[in-house]
Amino acid sequence: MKKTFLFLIALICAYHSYSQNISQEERMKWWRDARFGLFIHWGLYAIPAGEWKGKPSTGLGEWIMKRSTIPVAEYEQLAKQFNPVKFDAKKFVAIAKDAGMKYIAITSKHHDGFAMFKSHASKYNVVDATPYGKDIIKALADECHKQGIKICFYYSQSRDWHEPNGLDNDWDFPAQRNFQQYLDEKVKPQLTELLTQYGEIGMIWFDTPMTITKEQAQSLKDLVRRLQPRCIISGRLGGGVETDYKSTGDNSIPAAVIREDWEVPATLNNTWGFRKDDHHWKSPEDITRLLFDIASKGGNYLLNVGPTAEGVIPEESVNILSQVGKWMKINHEAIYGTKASPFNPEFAWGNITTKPGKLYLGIYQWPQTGFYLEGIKNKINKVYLLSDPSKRPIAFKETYDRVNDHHLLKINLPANAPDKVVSVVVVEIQGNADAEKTITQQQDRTVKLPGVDAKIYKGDSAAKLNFISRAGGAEGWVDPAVNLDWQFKVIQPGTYKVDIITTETGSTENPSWQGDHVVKIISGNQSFETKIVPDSKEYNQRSQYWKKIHTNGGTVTFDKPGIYHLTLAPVKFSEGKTGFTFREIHLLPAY
Ligand code: FHN
Repeated sequence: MKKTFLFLIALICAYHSYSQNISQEERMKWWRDARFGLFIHWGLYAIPAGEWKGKPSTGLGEWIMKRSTIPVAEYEQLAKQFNPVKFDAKKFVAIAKDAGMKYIAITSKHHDGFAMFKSHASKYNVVDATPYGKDIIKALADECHKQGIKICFYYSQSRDWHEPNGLDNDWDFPAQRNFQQYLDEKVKPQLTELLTQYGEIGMIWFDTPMTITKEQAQSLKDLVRRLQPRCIISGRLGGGVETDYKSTGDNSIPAAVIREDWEVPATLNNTWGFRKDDHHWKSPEDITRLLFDIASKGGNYLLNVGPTAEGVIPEESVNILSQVGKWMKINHEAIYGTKASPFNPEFAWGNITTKPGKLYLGIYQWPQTGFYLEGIKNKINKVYLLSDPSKRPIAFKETYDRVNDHHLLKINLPANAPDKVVSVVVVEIQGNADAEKTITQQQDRTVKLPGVDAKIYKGDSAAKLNFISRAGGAEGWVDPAVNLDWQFKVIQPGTYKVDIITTETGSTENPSWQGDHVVKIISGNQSFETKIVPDSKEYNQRSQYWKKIHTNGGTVTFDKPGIYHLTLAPVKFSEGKTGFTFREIHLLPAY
């Protein structure tokens, strides 16, 4: 009876959906405007909270079943203890809203296979298998609908340690498996439930595709499109099937603007699911700067909390988010509905978001002397502080250097920063932001050359290198014949230090980095080899999740102002798993 009812609902939804023709623009509108969302990793793993039989489990809290090799029969028993009596959907939604977040993505089923919703496809769910007996997903979805925040469901489509036919449990189910059967009997029915029983869903957040084939991934995409054509599909569906946006690696923020839709899922400490021993909290200052930085690079920030087994979001997370929320209350205009900076690389002082007719300069380091913005071509109408309700004009001066075809805007900022974390200066411009396209030397004489902005050469033909990667730098640079080349404008001639920046990657608790690669730097008739080794000098790490490793790569000299090229050509890669995680080169004044 119930099955027939579900089938009928699915049929009605399908009919309704087919009659709507949703464009990609329409589907993505709310997500592009939102910029900031709350990720919630919550499941049975919150009970052991990182410790199994008195021993700390390694790695992420939600990975305890795999990391401590817990048999299904034993792990399942956790369901009998799951009773989150303190769970209050209203509070969860209030925490997100108070932080200025516009969407919530909650784990409806993580890799452990346990559904946080009532499922007819598997009894292993919060309603049928726990003393709590209530549908958590429903409570949260209802509250989100009530409070006008988008509800999204994380769903682990391939990795399922509970199912003999799901992927990745080789301690209980070492034998062959029928993955298609698992998709047909669990994944598709559960996705159908999620897409038909909880109203309008913002997004299905697929994760860890593993060996899913193109056809299998396409069938999941078709299912979502058929049942809810407005529902966004996350970047991790797999099988090479195109989805609605790109997902970077966990906690991996690109070095420069990516001019397509992208999102970074990120943590507040190291773990996603609650671990009682993880106290590696980021500061609210770091998170606020990261939020601004990600928006400036055109991305969305999906920031995680891991509630306890009782259903409480850890106090530390709530405090951090509420500090970010305080900043958002004053500065949200510089985040919601904005587009990326018209310039590609980061600035030493901060970064820029834009809207038609406006630039928002997010200043992290308030200048002691004059403040300059290079290369903005628009006519400027007015400059003021976003935090100033009366928008008192700030003096500025635009100049144009005809010889170097270079625009310079000088702003006479007040002596003190209005906000010690990120002060937002609004620059009203005529029309849409129009910036000089060529990478240009800054007033402080630095030139930034991000990997994403390089021309990629393999011999004479361009090759594909992934810079939106897990590493937050180049991924898969295995061929030393692949070269990167940048063109840039030098305004102030002189000798410059070549600062080669690579990044750590791997797991947050145990990051990895590999050096000893030999690379060649070529600029005009200057050419020399250098080894990738950590520079002893301490650098400002600029509020990132991963440490950046700087290598002093020698010096280059530019005799006169003008357009120059610099090529990075690997000579030999050292052996190892992590590879050459190249991110960017900075040219810094040597004297
Ligand atoms: O394995 C998961 C992990 O547990 C967590 O859910 C993150 C969130 O992006 N995704 C996977 C690893 O990339």
